[in-house]
Amino acid sequence: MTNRLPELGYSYDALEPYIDAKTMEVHYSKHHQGYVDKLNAALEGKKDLQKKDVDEILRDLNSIPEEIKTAVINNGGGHSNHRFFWQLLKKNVPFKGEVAEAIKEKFGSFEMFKKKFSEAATGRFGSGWAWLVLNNGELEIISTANQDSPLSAGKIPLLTLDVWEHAYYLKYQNRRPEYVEAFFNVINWKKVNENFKNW
Ligand code: MN3
Repeated sequence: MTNRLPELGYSYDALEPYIDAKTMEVHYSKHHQGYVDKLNAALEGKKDLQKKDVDEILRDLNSIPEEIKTAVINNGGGHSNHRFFWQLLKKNVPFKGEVAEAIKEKFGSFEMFKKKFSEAATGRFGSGWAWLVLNNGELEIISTANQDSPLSAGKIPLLTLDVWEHAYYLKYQNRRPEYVEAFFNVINWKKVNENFKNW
């Protein structure tokens, strides 16, 4: 199948003032589209891989021919990570559900979880992502570099935050911690809970 930009499902200004409309427009229609286009270019002529969803490819990096491996990790990861990220953004969704209980159990409190996730997001040097994942059934906070996907390490993503500068620079410039703080106002906990229950 040809990979396509998924529907965003909400307007560019839906996350204002925490994530601004201009950033959303450029991030979705330019950056994400770019990953999709470059992934499709890399997979040209690779019929076996074209049949698979990008997540399936990323779960088995050994299935990727050497000559396109880096391109698929970067652009396939870029497509998969953004596709996942967009669905996790919604304003004013309460922190509740089974995942909320599991987070409190694992990290002690919502505040402790927020602190650790924020540290992963602000501490990631250069470009990358912060994640809440399931690792062998256990909640874990990690960060990955560039567009690396936790799927490639056998982990199940539940929540993520893009900390590439393109995700926040227009509004926050170099103030990544302010962007990370703002992110906690737009986490779609209902979706995170679905990810937790359906893994
Ligand atoms: Mn991005």
